[in-house]
Amino acid sequence: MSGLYNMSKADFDTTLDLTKIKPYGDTMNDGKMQLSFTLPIKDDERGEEAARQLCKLMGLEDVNVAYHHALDTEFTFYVCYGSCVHTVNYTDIHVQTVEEETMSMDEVNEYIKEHFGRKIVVVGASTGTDAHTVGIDAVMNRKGFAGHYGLERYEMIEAYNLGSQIPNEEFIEKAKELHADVLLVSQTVTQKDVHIQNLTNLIELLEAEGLRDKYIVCCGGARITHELAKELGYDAGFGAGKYADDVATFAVTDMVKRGFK
Ligand code: B12
Repeated sequence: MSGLYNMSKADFDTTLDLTKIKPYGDTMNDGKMQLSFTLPIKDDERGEEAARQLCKLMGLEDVNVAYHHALDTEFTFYVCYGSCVHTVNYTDIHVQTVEEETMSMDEVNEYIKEHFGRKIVVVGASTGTDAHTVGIDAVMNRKGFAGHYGLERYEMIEAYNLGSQIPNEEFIEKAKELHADVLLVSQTVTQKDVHIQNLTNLIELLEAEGLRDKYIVCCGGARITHELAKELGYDAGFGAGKYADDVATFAVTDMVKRGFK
């Protein structure tokens, strides 16, 4: 029988303090976490020590380099374990999120019929140099993603997925041509803040043409938060774990709030 089955409840340290949370490995407050990264050095003992020292500098104690593997002669991948010495005050954390309770596809369709009596037009794309299509497809494609149907399947939504690497100027032209109500932008690559520049540029172009208030403008991607989206002048932002129903709910309820007809 494994050790875990022999333990009684008293063997666990249950001193959870939400003002000082740290990672959980197998005992409360043990701080155990795993880090993986690549260093531009060869795979030998000196490299392992470099990985260990880096982890210590990041606040890990009892560092164990559990795995290391040469990617080529001058790059090595490491997986390290250690105990994090830092804590955060969870009770002090407040984040900006989309507040609406997500409606189902049928509820969204009914809501649109009731409030607009017409189909609403959604135009989406991965813009700028971004070639990642899976995120925007997940939201828009008929078959959807992770059990959530995409916007193309919504009876009361006319959805246009322009694909990837769409320049902002072209995106806006298409939005005008299609009489869009909602614009959806997907940004996956965030290296050197390219997403910030590109997302900001779209809003600036819309403002310059006096079009910003004509559309509900949402963005999404793995590193996009609602807070960041608001900061950049978007109406909402959606990251991992968000789907077509979340953005559809937000868009249609915001259209009502803002008096779209
Ligand atoms: C597949 C992939 C590719 C494919 C893309 C193929 C395609 N047709 O899409 C290819 C090989 C082309 C590629 C290329 C590159 N990639 Co790439 N790629 C990935 C990978 C493995 C998966 C991304 C993905 O499909 N996720 C699945 C989807 C469903 O998730 P998602 O995009 O987050 O979408 C969800 C939410 O975010 C949200 N969402 C997304 N968009 C939107 C939009 C709206 C409006 C809403 C409401 C919601 C929403 O809804 C979705 C469902 O929940 C990731 C690593 C990873 N595992 O994440 C790297 C990754 C994204 N790529 C990366 C990089 C660096 C690149 C390259 C720059 C590599 C290079 N040096 O050439 C190039 C860039 C090319 C370019 N010009 O854009 C990095 C990005 C790092 C960063 N911080 O920027 C990652 C994270 C890999 C890594 N760890 O380094 N890539």
